[in-house]
Amino acid sequence: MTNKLVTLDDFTINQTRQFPKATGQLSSILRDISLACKIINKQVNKAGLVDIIGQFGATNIQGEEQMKLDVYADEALINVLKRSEHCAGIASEENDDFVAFEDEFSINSKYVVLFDPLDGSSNIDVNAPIGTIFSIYKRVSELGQPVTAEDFLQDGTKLMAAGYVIYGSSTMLVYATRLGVNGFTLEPSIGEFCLSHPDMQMKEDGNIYSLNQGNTIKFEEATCQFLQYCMEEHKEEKRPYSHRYIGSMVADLHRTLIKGGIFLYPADKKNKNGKLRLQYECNPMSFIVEAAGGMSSTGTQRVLEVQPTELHQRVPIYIGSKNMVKKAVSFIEQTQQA
Ligand code: AFP
Repeated sequence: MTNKLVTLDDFTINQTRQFPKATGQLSSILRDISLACKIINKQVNKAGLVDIIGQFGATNIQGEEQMKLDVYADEALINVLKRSEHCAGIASEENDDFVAFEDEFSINSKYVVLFDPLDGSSNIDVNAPIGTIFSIYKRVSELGQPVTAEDFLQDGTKLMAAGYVIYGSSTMLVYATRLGVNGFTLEPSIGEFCLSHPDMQMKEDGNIYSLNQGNTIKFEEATCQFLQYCMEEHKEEKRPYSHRYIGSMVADLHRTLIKGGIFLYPADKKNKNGKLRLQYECNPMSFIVEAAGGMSSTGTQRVLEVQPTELHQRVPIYIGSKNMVKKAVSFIEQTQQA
C-alpha cells in the first residue's frame, strides 16, 4: 500500500472537515451504499459461476421481468440502509412504493435514498457492464415522523449527492456532490474503493453519440435530424461522429463522462416521455454530469428542474458534453418554431 492511497472514507472525511457544521451523516450513508455495492459486486462476479442469472419470474411496476441479481441487489441495498442510523427511508426502481424506516433512529434521520439497484440488467448474461445508481436527498417532512412521498418527489436541484457504481472490467464508484465528481476504483485485495479519478470533468465537445439507433423508425423529426447531423461528413467538425451503445445507461454514461460525447434516450412517436426514469436514472446522472461541467436536458427543459409527480415517472434525456447537448436541443427548438 502506498502513501498516496486515498480510500473513499479518507476522502469523504476530508471533504466533511471543510464544513465545520457538517455532521458526517451524508458520508456515513455513502459508506453504507458502498458496502451494499461491494456485496452486490461479489455476487455480480459470481453470476457466470452459479445458477443466479435468468428470469426470476416476478414482474416489476414497469411490467419488466426481474432477474435474480436485480432482486439480490435490491435487497442488499435495502438491508444495509435499513440498518444505517442515518437513512430515514428508501425508494427503489424495483419496488412500487417507497419504504419508510420507522425505528427510533431512522425516523430522526435527515436523509432519504433512491436507487436503481442493478441498471442494464439485460446485459448480465452477456458479461457486459451493469451498474447501481443512487441519489440522496434531505427529507422535507418533519423529523421524528416516518418519511412521506414528498421526500422522494423532490426535483433534482435539491439533490445533496448522487453516484453510480459500474461493475465492469474493474468496479468503480463515481460520486458527485456540489464540490465536484470523483471516481474510486475497488481494490479487490483490500476491499476498498480508492481514489483513482479525482475531479472528473466532462469535455465541452465530443465525437461519440450514443442511442438505440434501432428505434429510428419511431423517432420524431428533430431526433432524426440530429442523427443525420452526427452521421454526415464535415472534416473541420470531425464528423461523422462514432456511434457507441451498450444499452446500460451506467456504462454508456461512464464512457461519456470520461471520453466526452452525448447519450440520448429521446421521446418517440409512441413514448412521449422516452423510457428512462426521472428519479432513479435521469436525475442522479444529470446531477453527476452537471457537477462535472456537462449538460442534461429533456429537450425542452433542464432535467434537474422537472418537478416529479410520481416515483416511476419517465422523461426524455439528452445528456453529456455541453456543446453536443446544445446542438441536439437546437434541432428540437427549430422544429418547434417551424
Ligand atoms: P434494463 O435494466 O432493463 O436492461 O434497462 C436498461 C435501461 O434502463 C438503461 O440502462 C439503458 O440505457 C436503456 O434501458 C436501454 O434501453 P433499450 O434497450 O431500449 O435501448
